[in-house]
Amino acid sequence: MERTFVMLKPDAVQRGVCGEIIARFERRGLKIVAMKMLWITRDLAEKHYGEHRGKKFFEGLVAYITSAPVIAMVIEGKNAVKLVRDMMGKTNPQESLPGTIRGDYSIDLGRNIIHGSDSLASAEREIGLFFTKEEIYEYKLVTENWIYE
Ligand code: IDP
Ligand code: MG
Repeated sequence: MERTFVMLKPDAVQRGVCGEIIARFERRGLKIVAMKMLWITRDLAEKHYGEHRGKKFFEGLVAYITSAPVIAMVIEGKNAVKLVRDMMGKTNPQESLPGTIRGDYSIDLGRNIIHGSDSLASAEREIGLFFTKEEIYEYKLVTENWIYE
């Protein structure tokens, strides 16, 4: 089953909406196979957002993501990468539709509350940056046969 990396950014933690956002993934039928709170270091932030190095928003992005703790997760499910991205909405909350996480919880591009991997390759890379193999659990949900045919 496909895995994706999801991070509730510092604004989600500070605003006390992590539980609500996690509940959306649970309600969808997705399985959380790893989760932890951590305070991202500058080194990890630069690795995670390496593709954006050199862009004009990079310094602000690193400052934002290292400003307070985050909640990191690995989420598993059929087509999990795309499913989570669709649930998140557009990168810029101004363009995110109501009903999406960014569309329901955020307003500004630089405070868009959640990260989700944009491809299978990114997911594998990001999961490896944040979690060891031992921190990711393989287990069966008792509801699985009611979620998948
Ligand atoms: P994504 O998070 O939807 O994958 P990316 O383009 O990968 O979007 O950008 C990573 C993050 O960088 C965004 O979620 C957002 O927090 C921030 N970001 C992207 N573009 C801008 C910008 O123009 N100004 C400020 N922050 C930005
Ligand atoms: Mg991205």
